[in-house]
Amino acid sequence: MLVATVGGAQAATIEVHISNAMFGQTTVVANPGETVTFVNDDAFAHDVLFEAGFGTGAPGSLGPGASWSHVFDTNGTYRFRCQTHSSNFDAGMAGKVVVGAAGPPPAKSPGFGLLGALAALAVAGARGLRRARR
Ligand SMILES: [Cu+2]
Repeated sequence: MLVATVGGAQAATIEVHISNAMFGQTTVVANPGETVTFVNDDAFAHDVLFEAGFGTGAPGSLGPGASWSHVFDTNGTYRFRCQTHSSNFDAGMAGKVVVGAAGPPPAKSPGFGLLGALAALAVAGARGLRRARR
């Protein structure tokens, strides 16, 4: 991994390796200013095609061993796919780069789920008591 210093913060390069007609990560989480590099490890070509509105020259085709990099400065979700191996951005050889605050919320802790279940049981129990008194 390459690391450059920008304004005192560390800006990393995140590599997404393509092999067996799959992106190594389907959700690439980056901080603003970080670089994402797509590397084609397959022996045949792939695309890294971003959704319309993505204002850069994403490559139409990445040959074997080729790579392509982009610095993601702006928060947001940027979906991409390989045109050859996926017909839409939600299936097959597809993924997304999630930059900054638009990132997914942290996973709920198991404790939260347990508390929720206990609260549901308490509510159900109170309802049962009310019913029994009638
Ligand atoms: Cu492909």
